[in-house]
This record gives sequence, structure tokens and C-alpha cells, in this order.
Amino acid sequence: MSMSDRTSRRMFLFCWLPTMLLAGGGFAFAAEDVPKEVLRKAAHVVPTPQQVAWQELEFICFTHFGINTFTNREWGDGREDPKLFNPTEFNADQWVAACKDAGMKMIILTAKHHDGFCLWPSKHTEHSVKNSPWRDGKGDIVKEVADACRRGGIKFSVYLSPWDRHEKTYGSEAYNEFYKNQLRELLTNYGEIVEVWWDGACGEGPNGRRQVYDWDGYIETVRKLQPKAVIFGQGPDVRWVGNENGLARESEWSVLPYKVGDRRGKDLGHRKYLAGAKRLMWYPAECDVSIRPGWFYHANQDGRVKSLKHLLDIYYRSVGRNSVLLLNIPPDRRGLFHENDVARLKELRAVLDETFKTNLAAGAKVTATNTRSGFKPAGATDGKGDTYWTTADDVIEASLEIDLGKPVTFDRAMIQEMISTGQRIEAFKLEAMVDGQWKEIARATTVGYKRLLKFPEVTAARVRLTILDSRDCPTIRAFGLYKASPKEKI
Ligand code: FUL
Repeated sequence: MSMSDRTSRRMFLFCWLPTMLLAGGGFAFAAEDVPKEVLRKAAHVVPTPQQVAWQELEFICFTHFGINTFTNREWGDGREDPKLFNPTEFNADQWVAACKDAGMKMIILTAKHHDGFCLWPSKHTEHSVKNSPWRDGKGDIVKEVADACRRGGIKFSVYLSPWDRHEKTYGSEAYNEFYKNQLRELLTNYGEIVEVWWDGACGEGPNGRRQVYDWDGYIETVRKLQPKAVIFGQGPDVRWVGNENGLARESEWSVLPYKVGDRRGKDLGHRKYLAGAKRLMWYPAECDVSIRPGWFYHANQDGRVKSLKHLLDIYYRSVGRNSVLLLNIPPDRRGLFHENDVARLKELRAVLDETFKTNLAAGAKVTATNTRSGFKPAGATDGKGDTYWTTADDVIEASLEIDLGKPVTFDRAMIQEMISTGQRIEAFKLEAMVDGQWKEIARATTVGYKRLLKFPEVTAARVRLTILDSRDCPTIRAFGLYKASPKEKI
């Protein structure tokens, strides 16, 4: 035993063990090398049913629309005249149609941004659409977007900025009541809300004061009124990935450590963070990014819509890395998604459909080096979401061999774990039988809900997926091979 081993053992016995016992099942380790029991515990932290449902949405739409659309700003100061809000051709069905064409399953609308202007006629403020000329002050953007989403068969959700630069009570306890009242309006009058989006911006209000937010009270309000909704950001269900470029990490874990008393997990789930963990939680990542440089619409950015290549890269590095992609499309002053954005969304969908329409491994014959009884290898390729392959107790390293029956050419792969049983895989490789030998074509770390892999074109009749390391028995819910659309390369 080396000196440092001895030191960490001593630290464990004297510092952490009592904490663990006191915490009643919690655990913590100072060492980098995380003991098996901790990893196993991490492997068995599972999502709530609503976290699973949210993850399965995969690709969703953000719409930043409000007074800033009419002032050409990104952050309003709360002193804007509501009369400025006057979209000339507002049509929420056009938004929904564009989202559906793009394969987006939900719209999250900025019901109120930091400027405090409300897109619905809130009873608690005059700073809203009711004092705008739009629909003679009788309109309700939130209602029209919610209704259009339901008509179109997609989900609807809201962003309600906690920071309010207009509201006079901001910076006092009364504001917490005001904010909860606004939440109550949004969560009772507009049907099902799937996600409540809280960003962390907490600046000064009109009186120069900052607010101490009553997060616990806000969370309680959401849980009471929309018990099936997930709360993003400042809430405990969905985590901000940590950048506004739409990119997840190479190793994106949904199980994170957190401190007792905290609502939220620490930003990373990597082993070195697990080492010091006292508690673990399922806290999956959402990647937000705008299709343009700004979150709100600015006419001078019409020519700066992200390229197809850029959006594809974002897609592979968000949806393809165990995250949900939240792509912002800012409606313009007409109240429509701009033609350039709509055209780009269509292009994106066409390419993704072309790439992923044919799973070349669908129904392929699969064998495994080890199989737990009742969890056959075929569970990985049968196209069913509720069947999966897994190994017997204590078997971590294992391979799945996929026999395609004949040589097939491919350059993309898709792997899914059965996240309802936890996230486990830490490392894997993919090989193809080429000229009578196994040739490695890809190697990566985490899988989670979904991992997409890109690699140079290969032709093979047999493919092997080997799990190199896992926190407990690995599970494979789905495995796919694809040939990328030639347009991906443009
Ligand atoms: C941030 C805000 O300050 C930005 O304006 C935008 O809404 C972005 C999505 O979140 O915190």
C-alpha cells in the first residue's frame, strides 16, 4: 500500500465513514478511484417517468418572442411601452407546422422574459399584451400557441423569467408571491405543460434591488399544479448543459452528485466528481442554442441563420450525446418564423430523415458473449422500446455480435441504453469484420439515452459492439447502423 493509498484510506475511515453512517445510506470518498459500491449505486439511480418522457422528445423548439422583438434588443429594461408589441401576421399554426416539419416535438415559449412583458393577459400586472394594440388588447399569445400545439399534436411549455426588470415588487418578499401567481396562471389556464424553464439570471429590478428567489415555493407550485412537468435549470429535473452552443460533453452522464439540501446536481457526473459524492440524482442535460446569433429576432441577422452543416454538428453532439436539443427559432415582427429559418429547418429534417430512415441492423441476428436469462440479444435490434439485452450479475465486459447476413455499407451508428434501469456504460468500442479480421471503427465513453457515432464508410457483414467498462451490468435497448445522406457532407 503506497503512502497516498494509506492516506486516502485513513481519510475514508476518519472523515467519510462517520458521515456516511450519519447520512443513513449516503456515501462519500476522497479517493479518485471510486469504489465499486459507489459506481453500482450510481448505476441504479433512475429517472422519473416524466424525465424519461421528456428525454424521448429528443428535439424541441424554443421561441423567444416578446417586446424585444419590436425594440431590436436581447434584454429589455422593463420600461418599454406595451404599445410597441404589435405583430402584423401572428400565426401560431405556422410555428407549429415548421416545428413538425423539423421533427421538433414541443415548443417552449418565453411567456415572460427579463423585461417583465407578459405574452398573456396576466391579472397581476399591466405590463402585458392587454395594453398592446395587438388584437385590440384582447389577445393572448400563450393561449394561441398552446392551442396551435395541441391542434398540431406537439407539446407546449413555458419559460417564465424569474428576473423581472419591470415589476415594482421585485427585490422584496412580495415578488415571490407575484411570481407564484404568474406561475399559477400559466400552469392552470393552458392545459398540459411538460417543462417549466427557469434560467438563473438574477439582476436588479426597477428599484435597484436584487431578488432572493423562493425556489422551494416555486417548485412546490409547479409540483402541485403540473405534477408531470419537469423543471429546467434552477429546478431539480433537467440540467443546463453549461453552454449556449447546443453542445453536450463527450462523456455526458445523467447521474450527478449533489449536496444534501441542494436542489440541483453538480455539473458533471464523471468519476472524479462521484468520488466525493454524498448523494446522487438523475439530472439529465438539455442543450439550448439559437438558430441565429441572437435569442430574439433581429432583421440584420436574416443572413446569419446557422448553416446545415453547423446544425447537423449540433444535432450529433446533443441528441447524439445523451441530451435533449432545444433549438431557438425567434419569430419576427410579423409574428412568423422567418422564411430563412423555416427553409433551414426543412433541409435539416430532410437530411436527418435520409440518414436515419433505414436501420441497416434492423432485425439482424444478434449473439452475445453473455446474456441474462430473459434479456435476449435480439432486444437490441427488434425495434421495440421495452425490450433490451443485458448480462448476468457481475458481468461487465461483454460483446454483442450483429450478423447482417450480407455485406452492408455504413458510416453511422446509434446505441441506446435502457435508461429506465439507469445509465451504466463508461466505455465501448465498435468493430467490423473486414478481410477476415475485426477492425475497430469507433470507440467512445458514455451512451445513456442515445449515442450517435460517425466514422468513415465501412462495408461488412458482421459488426461487434464491445462494452469495455460499465458501472454495473450494461443494457442495450437499441442498436442501429446507417448510411449518411450525401448532403451531410456538404
Ligand atoms: C439566458 C437569458 O438571459 C437569455 O436572454 C436567453 O433567454 C437564454 C436562453 O437564457 O439566461
